[in-house]
Amino acid sequence: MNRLKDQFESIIGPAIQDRRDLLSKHGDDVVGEIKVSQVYGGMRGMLSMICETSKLDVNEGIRFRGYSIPELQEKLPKYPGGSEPLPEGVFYLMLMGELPTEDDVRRVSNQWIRRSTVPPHVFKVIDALPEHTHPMTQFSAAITALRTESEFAKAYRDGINKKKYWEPTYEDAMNLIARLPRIAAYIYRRTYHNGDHIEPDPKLDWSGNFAHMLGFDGDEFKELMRLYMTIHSDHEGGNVSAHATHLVGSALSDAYLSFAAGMNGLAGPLHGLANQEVVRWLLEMRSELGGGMPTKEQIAAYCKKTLADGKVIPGFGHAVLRKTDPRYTAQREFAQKHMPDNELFQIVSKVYEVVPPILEATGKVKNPWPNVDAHSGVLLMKYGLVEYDFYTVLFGVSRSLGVLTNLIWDRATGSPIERPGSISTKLLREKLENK
Ligand code: NMX
Ligand code: MLT
Repeated sequence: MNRLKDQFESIIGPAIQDRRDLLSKHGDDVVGEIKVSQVYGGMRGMLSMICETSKLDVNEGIRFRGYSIPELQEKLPKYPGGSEPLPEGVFYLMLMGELPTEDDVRRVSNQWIRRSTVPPHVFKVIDALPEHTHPMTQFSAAITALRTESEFAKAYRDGINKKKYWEPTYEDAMNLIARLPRIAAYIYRRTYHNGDHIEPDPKLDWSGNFAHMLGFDGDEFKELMRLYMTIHSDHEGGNVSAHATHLVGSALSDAYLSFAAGMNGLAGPLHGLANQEVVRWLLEMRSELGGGMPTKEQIAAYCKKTLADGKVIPGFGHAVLRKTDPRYTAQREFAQKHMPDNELFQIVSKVYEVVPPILEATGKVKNPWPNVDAHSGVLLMKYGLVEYDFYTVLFGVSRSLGVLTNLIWDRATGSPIERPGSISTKLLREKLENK
C-alpha cells in the first residue's frame, strides 16, 4: 500500500471539480491585457498558466501553498536534533496542499529511500563523458539516461487510459526525486574526488544522505542541505526551469524528459547557473584587488567595471521580485548563526550594501536587490564544497521537488498541450497600424 499516493488520489476529484466550477462560472472573464512590450519582453507579468504549488509576491517573495519561508522554518518537521525544515515536508505540502505531520514526512523519506537505487547504465553514461564536462551537462545526460525506467512511457505504449496518466507520472516523479541525490553525488565525486564514491546511508533523511554521499558528514552541513533543498524547491510556474518542465511535459513527455528540459534551462547563467557565477565573480574581485577584505569603495569600483564591460552583476535582480529575496534572507540568517566571522560572508554582506544603489543608478534595472543565488555559494564554500561549477546541480536536485509535483498535478488534472501564439514583427505592425 502506498498511503501518500492514495491520499493524493482522494484529492484529485475535488480539485478537478473546483476547476470545472471556476471555468463554467468565469471561463469568459478577462484576467489581464497583453501589451506589445510584454510580447517582446519575455512575457513578463502575463498571467498564462496554473501552478498550484507556490506563488511569488513581488515584494514578499515566495509562498508555498500560502506559507512563507519563515513559516516553513517554524512549521515543517525537523530532523531529530535539527532546526531546519525537512524538504520532504515541503514536498508533501506542495503535493497535498496541507502541512505534513512528522509521520507524513517519515513516510516520504522512507519512500525515497526505498526507490533510490540507480541502475548501473546511468553511471556508465556519466563515466562516458570527459571528466571536465560541466556537472550540469553530466546531470542532464544522466536524467535522460534514467528514462529507461519511465513507468509513464511504458504505460503509454501499453495504451493507458488518460484518466490514469497521473499514476505512472507519480511513480516516475517519486523514483526520480529519490535517485537524484545519488546521481548528483556520483557526478561530484567523479569530477572532483577521483571517482572515490561513497555508498548511501539509508538511515539518513534525503538531504542528510545527499550530504553524506557528497562527502560532508558534519551535522551543520546536513542542516544547510535541508534548508537549501527546501528553499530552492519551487518558485511558482513561470521561471525557466519550472516552465520548461511544464512545457515539455505538456506534450506527454515523461517526467525524465521533462525534468531534463527544466535542468537544461536551470543551467543558464541568468537562471540557476548564477549561483556559481556569484562565487566566481566574488573570487575574481578579491583576487584582482590583491586578496583580503575589499573596502566598499573597491567593491563599488569593481561593480561599475563589471557593468561597463557589458556584464551583469550575478545574484542581483529578478524578473518578478522587487525586494530582497526571502531565500537570500534565510541564508543570511543561517550565516549569521553559524559563520558570522567568515571572510567571504562578510564580503557578501558588503556587496549587499554596495550593489543596490549602483544598479538603481543605471536607471534600467527593475530590481536592484539580491536574489537566492547571491548567498548560496558562500555557505557551501565555508563547509569545503568549493567546486562552484557544481552548485547548480544542488539547485537542480532541490528544484525537482516543485516541478515534478507540478507535473503530477498537470497529469491529474488533464492539463493540455501548451501552444501559445506567435507573430512576426511585420504582421504585428500591420495588425496594430491598420486597425
Ligand atoms: N546586473 C546588471 N544589469 C542587470 C542586472 C544585474 N544584476 N539585472 C538586470 N539588469 C539589466 C538587464 O540586463 C536589462 O538590461 P538591458 O535593457 O540592457 O537588456 C535591464 O537591467 C532590465 O532588466 P530587468 O527588467 O530589471 O530584469 P529582467 O527581468 O530582464 O532579468 C534577471 C532578470 C534575473 C535575468 C536579471 O536581473 C539578471 O540578469 N540578474 C543577474 C543574473 C542572476 O542573478 N540570475 C539569477 C536569477 C535567480 N535565479 O536563480 O534564477
Ligand atoms: C527561481 O528560483 O526560479 C528564480 O528565482 C527565477 C525566477 O523565479 O524567475
